[in-house]
Amino acid sequence: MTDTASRLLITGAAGNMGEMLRPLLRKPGRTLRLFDIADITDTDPEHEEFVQGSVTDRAAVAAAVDGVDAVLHLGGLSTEDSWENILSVNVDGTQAVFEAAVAHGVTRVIAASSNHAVGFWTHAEAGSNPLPGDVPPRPDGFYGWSKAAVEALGRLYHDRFGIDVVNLRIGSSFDRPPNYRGLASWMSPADTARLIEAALSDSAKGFHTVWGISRNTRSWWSAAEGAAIGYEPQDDAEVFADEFLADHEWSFDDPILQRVGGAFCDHPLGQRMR
Ligand code: 15L
Repeated sequence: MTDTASRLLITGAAGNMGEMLRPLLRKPGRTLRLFDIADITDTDPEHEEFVQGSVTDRAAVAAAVDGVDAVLHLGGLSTEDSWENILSVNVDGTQAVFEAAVAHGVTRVIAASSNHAVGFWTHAEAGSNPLPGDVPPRPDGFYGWSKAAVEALGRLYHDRFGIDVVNLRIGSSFDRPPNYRGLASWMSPADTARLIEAALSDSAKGFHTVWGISRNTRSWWSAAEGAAIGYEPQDDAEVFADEFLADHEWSFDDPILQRVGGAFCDHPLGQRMR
């Protein structure tokens, strides 16, 4: 795969995914520019630089984007929150990133979307086929709605300005599955890094929307769109099955497993999750 990013900006670099990915995305000849409102004190001076700021500060975003080849946009609220916060951080914040990309001639943006952009799709609707990576939005809350808006902003900036955009509909990207639903939705740290490398490669030119999951035995979300950009996941949440299924039966009658978004579909709209 040809790498298009020798200078890669990671917004939200101090968050869960940013922290997990930094060591996996560092490589010779690449500088990671880390952007976050929170302080990052453990930068690797050979491979990383830190710019402190918020995605809600347009000047700070523009300065962070200036001089990079690609943006991995992880910054934003990562679960349900108030409408005002969601609009300001996730929607305005993402639009600021795309505007800055246009202004500074950055040609590739990888946007962290989420399974919650399409959380109300069900296993029953998928039927015997895996659910496509680019199935139309059916958000399961304001957070999921903002991720659908992020995806649509990507489409707009691709069509208007030709920016290469990859929307990642991330399942559960953590060290290990966070719960039994994760047996289907997990994406391991190593696979998350593989997906991002694929999204930076020449095979991902254009506009793509793909699931962000590992090759889980229990997944019912399509691997085809990821494969089309060169993503070859290696890990399988099945290694955690015994542990999680000790106190849970695996059944698609369970609404947590039946709907893409699981429990997010029942969480009160606009109520902060943390
Ligand atoms: C997400 O979008 C969240 O950011 C993450 O915290 C998890 O809840 C994940 O979805 C999931 O669905 O497991």
